[in-house]
Amino acid sequence: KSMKAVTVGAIAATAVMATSVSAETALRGASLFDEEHAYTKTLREFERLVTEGYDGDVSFDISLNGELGDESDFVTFLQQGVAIDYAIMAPSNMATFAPSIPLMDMPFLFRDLEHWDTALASGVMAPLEAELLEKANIRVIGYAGGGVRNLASAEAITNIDELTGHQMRVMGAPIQAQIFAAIQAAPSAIAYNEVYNAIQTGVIAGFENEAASIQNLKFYEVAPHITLTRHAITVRPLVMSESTFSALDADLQAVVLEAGAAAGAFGRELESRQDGEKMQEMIDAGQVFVTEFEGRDALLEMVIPVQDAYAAELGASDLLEAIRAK
Ligand code: MAV
Repeated sequence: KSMKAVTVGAIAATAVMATSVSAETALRGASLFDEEHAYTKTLREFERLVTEGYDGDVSFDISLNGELGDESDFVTFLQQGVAIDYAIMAPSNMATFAPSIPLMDMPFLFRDLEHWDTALASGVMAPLEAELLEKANIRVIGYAGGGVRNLASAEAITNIDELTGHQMRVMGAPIQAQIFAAIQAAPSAIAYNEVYNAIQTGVIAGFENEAASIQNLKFYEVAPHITLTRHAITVRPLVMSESTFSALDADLQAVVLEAGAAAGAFGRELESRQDGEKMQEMIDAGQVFVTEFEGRDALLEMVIPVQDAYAAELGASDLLEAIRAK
């Protein structure tokens, strides 16, 4: 008899909860960084724009400082529609679910900031977004990014001889390892949140990253030598789990898409503008020592065939040409 009472009570409680859930939509975001980083600021801008643009009740809760893991964890959560609803992601950390998505952020893809800007504004990435949605259940709602990636290492690396055999961490997508192997380095895919330790303990000699993240996570403590290979300008989709998106009411969906695009543009402007400033702050603080790489053009020649082969394998040669032609 008492069992029955409990059951009825539980059902009643569930009914009350269900009503309050549908009245307020709670969205959970995740960032690897603290409030200072451009990604977190972009997520905050998204939050602000959605709150401003939507009539109903919507709340946001962002886990900071990689509390929920790194991007390889985020992607699993997003794909399954659990724990987080939206985040900023490196395409190369989503490769497990959508093999063509890392084409977007493969090294040496963009000539310069103008090319990067034009390409992202053009909608040329649409086929890659479609694959991500279909295979990974993840929707791109905007594009952040804009930091320039360089080598960061325990010892200085200034030319191809020093780069040859250099043990470095790369992101998990196979194309990342292929490109760094093509320029003679010895890449290995290591989880981002293990990189600091791996360099500190000498498991690897360095990695590659943009100024904002090197500064935010204090990677300069173990990898103070920055080599200006300028091999990538980051493309960082602001993404939402499709399980979440499809459950939103139509008004909120429209606001989310608009806010995502605008927050992404905000993030691109912010991160690309701050990129040089952040590097300079680290130089001025004596945290990093910056050198040019002698013979960067030669690197470019080494990677083009690798990019071509990767695109061909995906049936995306035309897409690669279209991106290059922007
Ligand atoms: C930087 O922290 C960011 O670009 C982030 O999006 C990447 O996941 C990370 O580097 C990385 O190298 O994995």
